[in-house]
Amino acid sequence: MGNLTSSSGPRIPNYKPEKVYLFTFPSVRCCPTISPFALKVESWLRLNGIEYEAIRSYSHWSKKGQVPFVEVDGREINESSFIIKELAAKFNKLDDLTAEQQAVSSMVEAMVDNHLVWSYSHYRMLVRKLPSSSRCGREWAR
Ligand SMILES: N[C@@H](CCC(=O)N[C@@H](CS)C(=O)NCC(=O)O)C(=O)O
Repeated sequence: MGNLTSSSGPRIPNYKPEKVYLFTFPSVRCCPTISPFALKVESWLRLNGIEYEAIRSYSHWSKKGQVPFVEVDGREINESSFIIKELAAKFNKLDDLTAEQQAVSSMVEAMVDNHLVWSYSHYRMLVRKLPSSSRCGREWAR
């Protein structure tokens, strides 16, 4: 697949209906991906037994210029928390949480995301030595 950073149509034109196509980074030695956001989405898909295919590449970026994102039925969904919310609704996997439990869940999710994202920053800036500005991810493919 080429560098499909922005697209007018689906990246997977011959998609299987209801199948989730997860665009994520390639695996690293210790885990399926260095992106905590992508790892969260992929773990959620696996835990919920949802059929998905991971496209592991440094050449695919969401319309926002980030990873992860998914395509379902030809439509892009980005932002990891939003991806999970949308997929939970679509596949009938909504949590049965009280408002208070939902608030705690969102807080823990944000804390874990913001804690683990430093491993990505370290890999990106010190191992791959790429610039720190966002939306320059296309350079990863080089
Ligand atoms: N809030 C976003 C954050 C996603 C994010 O920051 N992804 C990083 C990789 S971990 C990214 O794509 N950064 C752009 C870049 O590296 O150019 C989410 O939850 O999906």
